[in-house]
Amino acid sequence: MPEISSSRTGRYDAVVVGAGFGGMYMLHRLREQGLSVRVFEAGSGVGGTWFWNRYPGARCDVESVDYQFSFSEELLREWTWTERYPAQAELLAYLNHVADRFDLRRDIQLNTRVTGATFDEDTQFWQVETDGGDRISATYVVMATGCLSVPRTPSFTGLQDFAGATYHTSSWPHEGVDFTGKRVAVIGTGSSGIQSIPLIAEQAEQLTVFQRTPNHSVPAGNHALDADEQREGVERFAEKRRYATGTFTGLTLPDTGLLANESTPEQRDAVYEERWRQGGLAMYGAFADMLVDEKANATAHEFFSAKIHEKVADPEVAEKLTPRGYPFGGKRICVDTNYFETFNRDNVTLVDLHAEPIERITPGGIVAGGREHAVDAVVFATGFDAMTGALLAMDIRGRDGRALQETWAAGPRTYLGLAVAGFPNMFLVTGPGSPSVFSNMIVSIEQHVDWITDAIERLRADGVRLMEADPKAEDAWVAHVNEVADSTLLPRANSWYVGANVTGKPRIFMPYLGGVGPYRQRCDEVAAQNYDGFQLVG
Ligand code: NA7
Repeated sequence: MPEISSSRTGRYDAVVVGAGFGGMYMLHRLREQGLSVRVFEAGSGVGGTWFWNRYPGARCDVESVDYQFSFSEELLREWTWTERYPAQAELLAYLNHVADRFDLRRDIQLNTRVTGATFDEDTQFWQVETDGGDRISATYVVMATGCLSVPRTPSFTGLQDFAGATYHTSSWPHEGVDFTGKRVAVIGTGSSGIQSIPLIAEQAEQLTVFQRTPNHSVPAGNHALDADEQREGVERFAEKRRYATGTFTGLTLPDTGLLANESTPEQRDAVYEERWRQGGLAMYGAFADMLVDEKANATAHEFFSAKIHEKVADPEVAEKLTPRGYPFGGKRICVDTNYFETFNRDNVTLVDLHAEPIERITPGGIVAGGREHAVDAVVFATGFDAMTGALLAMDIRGRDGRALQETWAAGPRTYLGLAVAGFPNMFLVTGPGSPSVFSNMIVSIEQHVDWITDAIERLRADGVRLMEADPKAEDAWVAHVNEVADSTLLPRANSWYVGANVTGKPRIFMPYLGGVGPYRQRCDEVAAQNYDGFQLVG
């Protein structure tokens, strides 16, 4: 067992960056293997995404029964979910319970941001540095830094002169915000905007929503779980999770397997209606050709357009809220409670930024299309530097001192989304090139963490010092990821999947669209073939 030190300097078998779902499970698994592990977490608590995103209405768009760990039967049985879709506070409570239940906290250093990690060719250790002055060396480094963890606030002219309060949905004050009697602006209508807008509208005196791109959103149909549902959630969990690991998205709702193009308009409507009634992400499984064929995709658009016009009283507002000009599914569909209905309220105004772009922010409001909207507070629901943001925020250097920032200058390149050529013994949890955000994250996180744990166990058993992606295998994987993405309509949207929301970010479709089931199979085959595509140096 290597020397263990509790702070500042020392040598560990593994450093894990991040203490969300991924980092905590990684710690648990590696510790089970007898490794010494240090986890660094920038937040003042564990929970990752669910620690930071505390805005009103913050809720997971995957059902609670599916969005939980599967590795412990005891954990499953002792935790009770109260709602169909878990609210942020409940998820954070669950993750804190996990931290206590598995005694994880003693190896997690909070309030500490990793600033850099350098592979030392001579010693073959990683040197990890933090903003707290820690200098730790480790054999393995695992980046469990999250896919949506670096918030983006656009640089609007005049923002620094705004006299009121500003908030970002992903770094919401822990004590909450009271908007009573206030005129509030929300900029952004992705998932965070769509979830928070109905609740802010109920509290604020006036709410002005600044929308650049309308989104597809399906009612959640959220409700409190009754005792039978809770019992069934536990009893059927193993069977459902087994099923989920083989599906396209890692979710449990079966795909219909039907083709929109081969269905009559009546059959299509019936399927869409049924999926709409089921609520949430079930919509993705409506038709197999929806995400790959323009004509089929257009039928989903038509369905949403009709629903929005049904819900929103003013046809002009309904039209502005209707997504156009990009494929359905090209931006992650949202799951809401009363979103479209909120625009029927007298105290809510919608500003369509395509017709009236934001010109500047003044001390008292926002000027868009030549009109000033007076506001006391601005909420930025403007999203994240997704998937690569957190990795590239650190100065990660592999062989020959080569920086990851340089290696990925033209976009992220990985082997299986798990490893990067030139960066030995560094592993990514749900990295670009894996299903990640296009899947049930918990299913994908557990698969990655288990795969990484098995790999490390094997390296140690065989006395192999370094594991490194082969550049040729990486090239082939990148080509495959791109080919699969290009066989769908998804890359056509200006989404965060392709980095379009960050100026200057290379346009690459980052999640792997081959499906959670086939992807897992591929990873298992690679492992079974003595880590095919990896160089193992003894
Ligand atoms: P998203 O989905 O990236 O949404 C961000 C929103 O902010 C989106 O509507 C953007 O419009 C808008 N935005 C971004 N920059 C600007 C500027 N400069 N001006 C006006 N509007 C802007 O982030 P969320 O936090 O809502 O959700 C992220 C994920 O978390 C979500 O997909 C779920 O998986 C959970 P755009 O579409 O870029 O035109």
